[in-house]
Amino acid sequence: MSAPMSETGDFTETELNAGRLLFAGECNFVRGVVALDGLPSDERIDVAFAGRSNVGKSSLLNALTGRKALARTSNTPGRTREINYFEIGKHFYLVDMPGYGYARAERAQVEAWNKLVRAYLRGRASLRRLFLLIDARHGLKPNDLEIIDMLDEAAVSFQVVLTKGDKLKSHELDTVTKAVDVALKNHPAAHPRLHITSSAKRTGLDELRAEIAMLA
Ligand SMILES: Nc1nc2c(ncn2[C@@H]2O[C@H](COP(=O)(O)OP(=O)(O)OP(=O)(O)O)[C@@H](O)[C@H]2O)c(=O)[nH]1
Ligand SMILES: [Mg+2]
Repeated sequence: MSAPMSETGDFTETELNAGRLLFAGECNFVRGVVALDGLPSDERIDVAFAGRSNVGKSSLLNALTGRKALARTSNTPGRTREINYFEIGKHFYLVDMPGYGYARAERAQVEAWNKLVRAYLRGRASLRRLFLLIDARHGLKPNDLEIIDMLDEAAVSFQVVLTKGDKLKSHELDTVTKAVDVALKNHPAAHPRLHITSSAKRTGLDELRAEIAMLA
């Protein structure tokens, strides 16, 4: 099996420890934002988690912080409707974004999502990194590519995290990793390192914690 790029070897023990330390501390819900004028002040760095509805954004936040129900999760797509802010450490906001691409969403809801997220991506200078979560079983879908174009255009540094890694065999993970790598080649805002996580099996979390801690 070839090593996935997110293997612990990518990070030094010092970096991994810094990540563990950051996430061992308190993490508190700040507020849910429905319009840009509701954003908290920008003295902290925003680290956002975005992706299709049901990809596992809220679950990943809970897994990273070791809290069961910090962010609300659900089998019902479209659970997270607001931009939810959490503060962690001295420097960071973790930002749980509402999911996109929910097939049964009402048109008005899709438009509201587009408006809010576009404004956020364009206007939030303190948005340091956006983790774009992709379900490892499905890979990049057309609406993921639309978001990626939006991110390129707004020059928002983003990094792909494959979620639900527990659902795939390692050779299947290799295949999807390679396909995503190829697709990201022409996207200047993409960070080249891919993470593979499972909130269910709690894998890939230390690496992602380290990645975040390094953004301070
Ligand atoms: N097997 C497995 N299931 C997961 C994993 N992460 C999340 N899920 C499941 O996927 C479903 C959706 O998870 P959420 O965390 O609510 O997804 P979300 O991206 O926040 O969804 P929205 O807020 O609706 O956009 C839930 O049933 C989770 O239990 C994982 O790592 N492995
Ligand atoms: Mg959610």
